[in-house]
Amino acid sequence: MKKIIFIILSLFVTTFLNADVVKQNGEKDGYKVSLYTKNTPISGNNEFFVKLFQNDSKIEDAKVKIKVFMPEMPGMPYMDYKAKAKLINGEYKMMINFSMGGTWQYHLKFKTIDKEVHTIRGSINI
Ligand SMILES: [Cu+2]
Repeated sequence: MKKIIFIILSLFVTTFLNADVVKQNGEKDGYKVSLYTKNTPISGNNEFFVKLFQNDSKIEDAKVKIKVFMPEMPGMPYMDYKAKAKLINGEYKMMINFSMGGTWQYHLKFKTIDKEVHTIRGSINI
């Protein structure tokens, strides 16, 4: 019995450690940008978070938004989803709906106080 519990616990811990959260760090125009999730992204609704830094200090007065999209494919139209972030407890938080699994491209835009718009491009696998 103890052995079985141990095996179940090991499986649980392994699964937990391998959970595929998103963590993508980039740099643009002197800003450090971190895009991440706290859970494995799924097809459907997901919370995404962004943190911005300039010279190691956190930027909390930017406007952050994202567009995720999947190009047209045989038998499938172009799909996209747009979201605006809200700053909550020092993190820009947004809800993204992926209408299906697969590779989604994104354009993450942030507008800083100087009215400059900066764009980060990348992709996320669902
Ligand atoms: Cu698709």
